[in-house]
Amino acid sequence: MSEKDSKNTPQAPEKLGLSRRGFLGASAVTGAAVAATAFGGAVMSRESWAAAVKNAQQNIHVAPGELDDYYGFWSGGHQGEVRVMGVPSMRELMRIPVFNVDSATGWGLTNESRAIMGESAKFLNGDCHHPHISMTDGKYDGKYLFINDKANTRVARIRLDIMKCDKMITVPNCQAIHGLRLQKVPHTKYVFANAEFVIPHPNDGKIFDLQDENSYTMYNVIDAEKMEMAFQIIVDGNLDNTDADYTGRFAAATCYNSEKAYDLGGMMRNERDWVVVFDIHAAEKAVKEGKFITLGDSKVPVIDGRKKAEKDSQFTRYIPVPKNPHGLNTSSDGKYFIANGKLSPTVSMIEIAKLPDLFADKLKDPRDTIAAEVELGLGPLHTTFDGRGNAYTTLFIDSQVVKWNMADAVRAYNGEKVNYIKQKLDVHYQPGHIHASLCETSEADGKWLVALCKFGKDRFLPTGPLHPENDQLIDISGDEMKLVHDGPTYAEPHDCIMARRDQIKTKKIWDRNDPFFAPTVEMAKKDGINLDTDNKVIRDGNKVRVYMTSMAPAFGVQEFTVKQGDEVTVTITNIDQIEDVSHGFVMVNHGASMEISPQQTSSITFVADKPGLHWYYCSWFCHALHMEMVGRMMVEPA
Ligand code: CUK
Ligand code: CUA
Ligand code: CA
Repeated sequence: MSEKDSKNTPQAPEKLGLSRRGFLGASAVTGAAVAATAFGGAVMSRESWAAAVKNAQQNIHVAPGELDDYYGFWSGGHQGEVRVMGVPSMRELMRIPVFNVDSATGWGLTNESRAIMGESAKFLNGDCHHPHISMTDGKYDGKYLFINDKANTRVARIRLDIMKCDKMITVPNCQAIHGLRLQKVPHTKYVFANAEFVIPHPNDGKIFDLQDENSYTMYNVIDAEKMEMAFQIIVDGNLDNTDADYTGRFAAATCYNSEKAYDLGGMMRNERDWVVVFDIHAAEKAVKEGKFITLGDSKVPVIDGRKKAEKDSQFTRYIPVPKNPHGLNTSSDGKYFIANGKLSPTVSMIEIAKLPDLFADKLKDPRDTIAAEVELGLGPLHTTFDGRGNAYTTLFIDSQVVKWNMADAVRAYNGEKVNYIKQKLDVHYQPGHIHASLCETSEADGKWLVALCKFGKDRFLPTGPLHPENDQLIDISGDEMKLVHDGPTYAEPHDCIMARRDQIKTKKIWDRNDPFFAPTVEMAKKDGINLDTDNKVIRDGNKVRVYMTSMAPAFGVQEFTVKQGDEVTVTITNIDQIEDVSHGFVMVNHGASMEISPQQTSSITFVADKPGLHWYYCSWFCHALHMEMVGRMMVEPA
């Protein structure tokens, strides 16, 4: 048996427990003890375990030239991009720059991308966490993927037919969009986005007290098609993660800072924080009836869902749950909102069928909606589902994934003697999000599970003080979870999502009428340019617009002359019709770089501030004579 296999065996906890102990200190000792006892029921012989792992590893082998069964979309965390993976091979297929700058494609540099980023194009950083695919009737429709930017309070949309970001908005009146989920039913009309941090309103430097009644945060509801704010709901406490139900009426969000504290001690003071449940239909009605305010310059309707207003407003309810809850996950059978306890070893199962009574004030206590508080292990963060009644929860402190049965957990909570824990599997190390194939839909298929581990530690060749993270692939198709693959990733995939490959339909080449570059087409039209054929230089004061085609291996314009200080816009249309023949454009020493894929138009603007001869070249390998695909800009001194 190889060294690698031995790390995958459940008999290894003594060994792993040691390193965890060294690693996390005293609190982990209790974690390791819980882990060790939990293994009692699930021990296989080393030999049969190794055979099972080998068998599972054959399942993930995707031979050269063969295609994966699933598309995976991984958030790039504070790196700012979205990564497209093939599952189960875990091969990285593509990167989609979103809240970052990318010199290969020119994202953040081209006029098209900067127009999409709008005002926020001035930011060069982002921090994305939660990628989610649009749905119709609770199933992925493959149209869009939405993702949050915690760093600069933005939400972006990616069109999955071209796998490019096509819309981005900055959420007003808020700081730090964290949790993000989509309405599942009847279709993704709304994107739900949690603003995490409590801020004063107005935030003009006059109030700094978080306990002030004008200090609050909001639940944001965004029109998914228009990518405009629909409305905002003021809440008590703060907001962490969110999810929506399978009726289209309810959404829920966790709050870890019900204390409205500004420091660690303060945020951990209460034994229970809460889950806020939103009645989206009632909120829509309040907005329609004009029962809203606006804040500052913003025109977005703001409705008050705080506790003191809840009996009137009828669109929020607060359900106390232990302690600093983190992930909020709707079970794929539509029955439960599951809040993951983080500082409590439990998850709380909120029964969605009881929510209409909660809103109708027919329950004595909001806690009457709790179907079970399920004890799982230390540091539960996120939960996912296999569509067979089982849930899988990450235990951050224990470095484990725990598989448990939801119906059994409810029975045990009601006093029956049933063992609801089916298996605990060591993962490496400290998992955050967890995601099973199709688990956010009613079609959860229970094939693959990905645990996104925050620490890679000793699992890979060392890369200096900064280590890769470890996205581990687990086969959940059988009765037992089997760890089959370690996937090193660059900082920091908080979350991922997997869809069947038939659910995503991509274009082979660009459509000449694509709205992605419509503003550039409009500009060319005003200049009397036919982008498909014309190679022309247009002077407009000190602005120079250079229009050219590209076809392997030549640019339509091989030289042009400008004056020092001119603002130059180069617009290139790739008239190649052949799939996969992308060109690039780089103006040497001018910070200008972009991609032009077949039938795409791209443009970039820079200042010709240095006199002399300046070469430009094609940066995407397109032809045997790719190196020769060059041109010159002649800059005459001012
Ligand atoms: S959060 Cu990162 S582990 Cu931003 Cu979804 Cu839970
Ligand atoms: Cu065109 Cu390389
Ligand atoms: Ca708290």
